[in-house]
Amino acid sequence: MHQLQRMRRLVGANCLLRRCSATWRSSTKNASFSEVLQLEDKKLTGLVFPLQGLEKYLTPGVNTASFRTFNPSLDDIHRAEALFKPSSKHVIDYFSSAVRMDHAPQLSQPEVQVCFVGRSNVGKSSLIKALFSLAPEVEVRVSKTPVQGHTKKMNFFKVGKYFTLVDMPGYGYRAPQDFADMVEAYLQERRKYSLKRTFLLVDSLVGFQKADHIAIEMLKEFGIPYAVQLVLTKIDKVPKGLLVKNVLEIQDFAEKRMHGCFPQLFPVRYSSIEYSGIHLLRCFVAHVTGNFPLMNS
Ligand SMILES: Nc1nc2c(ncn2[C@@H]2O[C@H](COP(=O)(O)OP(=O)(O)O)[C@@H](O)[C@H]2O)c(=O)[nH]1
Ligand SMILES: [Mg+2]
Repeated sequence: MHQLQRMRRLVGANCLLRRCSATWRSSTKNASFSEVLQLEDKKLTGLVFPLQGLEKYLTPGVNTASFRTFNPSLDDIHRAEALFKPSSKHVIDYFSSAVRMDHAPQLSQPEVQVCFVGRSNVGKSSLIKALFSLAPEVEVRVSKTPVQGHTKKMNFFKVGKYFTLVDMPGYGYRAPQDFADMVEAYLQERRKYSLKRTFLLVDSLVGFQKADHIAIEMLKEFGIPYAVQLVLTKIDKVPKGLLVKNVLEIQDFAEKRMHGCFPQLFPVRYSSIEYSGIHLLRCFVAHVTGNFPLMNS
């Protein structure tokens, strides 16, 4: 854990300064990486690299190489966070909404986008809210109760001049039409030039459902799977044994049936109390949008 100690020393002075500044602090514990770096090693690993935190629950001999395919250093993660901190020169904000593709913002120039898709209620908006927690003035609508999650529009958020993040309406039994009208139409059009990555969210308790398989088939049909990233949500709700089983099954499926899909799963937990996996995902988004070459990994 030399890297950890080095990082702590590097950011120590910075942290003191930042504690005094309230401009981008979030009320959620450990939302900012300088807070995370104050944690003891075991807690830090579990929170920043949730997959690696699960390794102790695996039977010996299980190959965990794909747990570390994207393995940035703590320094990289810390630096990448800058993209998610607003300032007068770097504005992060809600941009517009659309219910049909012809209402979606038109691109005047090649513009980088990433989108978040998944069943209604899987946690898309919550995840985006967590990614933007250092910019708390950005309004991201999240369902108040676990059964109401249903974004009926495509919502576009601008991250300065760097990229646009799109919260897609949920698909599944409550919204079959949204899928055809928006998710499918969006992916078909934007894949051609601006869409850098599609984050497909899967609920860690239930794993892939029928609607997810339909979405995956569509992604294959459009030739998108090479740019798909699987994210496993609500990991706080699942006993560790079941979580490990689901993680291995989903990664196995991705490897065998979604050729070209990035092999590492990103488990996340978002609650108003604490995050897991969010800092790593911020770094991944910064990286895949072409805004952040990894230096120290
Ligand atoms: N326990 C827990 N609940 C979550 C998590 N992420 C989302 N939720 C809850 O799941 C519900 C649906 O979330 P939402 O983000 O609106 O889902 P969406 O329909 O996919 O956008 C809300 O009540 C969230 O509070 C998580 O990581 N853990
Ligand atoms: Mg939503």
